[in-house]
Amino acid sequence: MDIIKGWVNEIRDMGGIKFIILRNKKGLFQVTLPKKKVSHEIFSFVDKLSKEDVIVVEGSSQQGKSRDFDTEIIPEKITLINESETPLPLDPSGKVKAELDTRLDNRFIDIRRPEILAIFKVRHSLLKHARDYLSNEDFLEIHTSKIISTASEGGTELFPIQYFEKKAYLTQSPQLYKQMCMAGGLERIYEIAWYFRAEQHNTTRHLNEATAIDIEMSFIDDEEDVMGILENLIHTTLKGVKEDCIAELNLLEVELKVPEVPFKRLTYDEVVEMLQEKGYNIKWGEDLGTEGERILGKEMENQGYEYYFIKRYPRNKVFYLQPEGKYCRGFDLDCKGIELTSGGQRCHEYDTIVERIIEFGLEPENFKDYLKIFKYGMPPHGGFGFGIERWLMEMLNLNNVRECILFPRDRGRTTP
Ligand code: AMO
Repeated sequence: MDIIKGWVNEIRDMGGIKFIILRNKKGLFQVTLPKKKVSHEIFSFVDKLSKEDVIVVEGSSQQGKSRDFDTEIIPEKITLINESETPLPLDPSGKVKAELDTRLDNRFIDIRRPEILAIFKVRHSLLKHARDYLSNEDFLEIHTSKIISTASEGGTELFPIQYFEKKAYLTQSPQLYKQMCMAGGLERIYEIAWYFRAEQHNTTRHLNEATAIDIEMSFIDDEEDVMGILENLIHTTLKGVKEDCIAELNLLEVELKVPEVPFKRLTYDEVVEMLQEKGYNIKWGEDLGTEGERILGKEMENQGYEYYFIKRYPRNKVFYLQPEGKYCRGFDLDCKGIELTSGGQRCHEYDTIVERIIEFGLEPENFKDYLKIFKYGMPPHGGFGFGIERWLMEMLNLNNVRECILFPRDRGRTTP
């Protein structure tokens, strides 16, 4: 006797034969009720069912006759566990198209759709392989506080919170803690966690609450050591996802390409020159901007690269990056015109980091706890922050980062 439990996805009544398409986490199953083979009681019971009722079917499985299902089950017993109200706020079969907002308002039903569930199965596989890779490379998984007292990525993007008598903020990156762990001798660490950014942008690639894979590693020669870990992490993870998620990738109609290592490397200077040649208005020292990144992405795609590094940025990129003349040892990794990762070699000498804080118009006094870690034996180190939702969006050719997180937080959304 086989037992399957799940939701009524669809009911088809062909007169002499009825079908229930049952759906659960494993996929869709066909329950076949030929009038001549099942009891009269079961045959008429189907008429009482509605879409999205939760049922248990007991019966015998056999090779399916339909193109769409490998097996079918002929029921001996069907139990209605819980009824669903009608009409539904959203059609879980996806036949009636809904706006993203309506889908997100009813996310618990939206994720009943196999192609939406597939995104989160791929996400699971991605994180599993990323963890395995980092663990094999001797990185220690850590978790740092999400409540902070100082900005690490520029002061304008913090969510303030009232922390008893004090003002505190939600973290915008584990940056300063990652570096503290280097001072603490942990040598190689990673964190997979949330961060919060009070950015006003309401775009298809910004979230106000996002997740990232952050790493930090000590005793590096330069930022190339960090970039090596990143490109191998991507290569290994994509290979793993491709093997694990054949059905999900098929459902999402994604042909996953595993990029060869080493990835293409461009310098900031080369990128600016290329953009200027294409008529894009950018001066040396400026951010590439969304449009600049997009133009570069097109050019790289024409040259056959999905993933590419941009390195040797101007020294005004971020204060904690190691300066080198008018440049710094920071890099970005972009994929098809979208930034997925920022990273680099950090300052590790006390005097340099103090100078950098001042250079950026920040107040060393506000960084007292952070500055302390440079005084008592800080090794050379570097790392990166890798946005999970953006990576998934690019990997699966989705057009909105909100698709890649279960319950997105954006400028207008704090529910569900
Ligand atoms: P950065 O600010 O570039 O670097 O962030 C790292 C990566 O996180 C993702 N990301 C976002 N994804 C969705 N919505 C957002 N609002 C958002 N903001 C950032 C991007 C981005 O590349 N401390 C450094 C990292 C480091 O040097 O280790 C940092 O936070 O994919």
